Amino acid sequence: MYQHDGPMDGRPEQLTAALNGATPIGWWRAPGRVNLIGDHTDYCEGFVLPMAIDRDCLLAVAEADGGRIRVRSLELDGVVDLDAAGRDDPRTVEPAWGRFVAGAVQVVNERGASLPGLDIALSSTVPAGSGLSSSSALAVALTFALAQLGELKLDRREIARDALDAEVRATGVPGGLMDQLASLYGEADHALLIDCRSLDVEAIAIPPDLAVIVVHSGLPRTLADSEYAQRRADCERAAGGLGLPTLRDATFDQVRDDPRARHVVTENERVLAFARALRDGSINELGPLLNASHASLRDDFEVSTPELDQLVHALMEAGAMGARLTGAGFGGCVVALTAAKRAQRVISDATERYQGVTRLTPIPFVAHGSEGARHSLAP
Ligand code: NG1
Repeated sequence: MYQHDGPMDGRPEQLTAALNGATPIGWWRAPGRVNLIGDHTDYCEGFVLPMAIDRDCLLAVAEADGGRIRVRSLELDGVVDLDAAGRDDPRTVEPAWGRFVAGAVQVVNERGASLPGLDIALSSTVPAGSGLSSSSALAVALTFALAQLGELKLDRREIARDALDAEVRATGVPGGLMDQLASLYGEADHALLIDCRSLDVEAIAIPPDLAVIVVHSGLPRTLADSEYAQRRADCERAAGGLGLPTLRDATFDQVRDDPRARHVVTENERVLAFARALRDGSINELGPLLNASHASLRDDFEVSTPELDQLVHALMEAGAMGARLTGAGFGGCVVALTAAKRAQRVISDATERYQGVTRLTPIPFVAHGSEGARHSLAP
């Protein structure tokens, strides 16, 4: 799943070939996302501001006999072979990437879908393990496809919830809903302000003279799952201690002395300020908000690493307007904003500096806001 040199050409032909001559009855795609600002707020019913990116998971689906769902991937090894009625336990399916398929099959069956046998070929250009939601792109594409093929009438919010459910069944990690909503509601050249309580989504245009740079630190996200669950538990405990359902309702005064909760409350404020500045064209305000978010994730929420800090520093030294770790942290990617005309220069200066200090190989790209998940009859 690790593709960094842009969307693959020839995927439809390769996917059709992987179906062994069967004719696809439909194609589904779901993008990954980069979160511009608002991390570790979604599971506190807070605010997030992700952007669906031009990297996606693409499925070609053909009908098959025998009540089985068979899935092949162009990038991942093994064939996933499951009961279409959802009797497989997502936690034990092999190969392990098939757990997402099993989760989605189970969820739509529980919703009342009756799935035919299917042959599915898939391919993803979302870099795995980097905080760009490769697993959500996979779960959304599968849930969207299976819900439609099982004739469920679900709106996009319901698909997002079911895709999250599928992911949690597959991984056991209690994630929030940001990634799935971003993948479903994406719009070209827009970021999305999402209220994770009401699930309202507002698309906000990214000015064309602004570039969103994403750089993978070269550091895999090793601790992300266990630490993630701990951070989430910290936030739930803090809210409980204040007698609140979630930290969404906490004020700064209430959390002043609790760094974890303080991060959530201040990050929500930064997301809203960032959204306002984007809407008003107050571009100069964006960078400092990104930097403040990184500092809060590093110092209060403690999900950064020395390498991510180095990469943020290198991007700032190279002239970025602002930079921050993005996603759960503990490795993975950093996001930065620059003037579009300076993007390539910032990327080359920052990556050279970072590589010199850390000896890691960073992988940069410029991300473009893209449209959300969709179904089509032809690729
Ligand atoms: P990443 O690690 O970027 O896929 C995770 C969660 C999000 C959110 C961010 C932190 C999953 C699937 N996703 O995203 O819901 O909580 O961390 O903001 O667990």
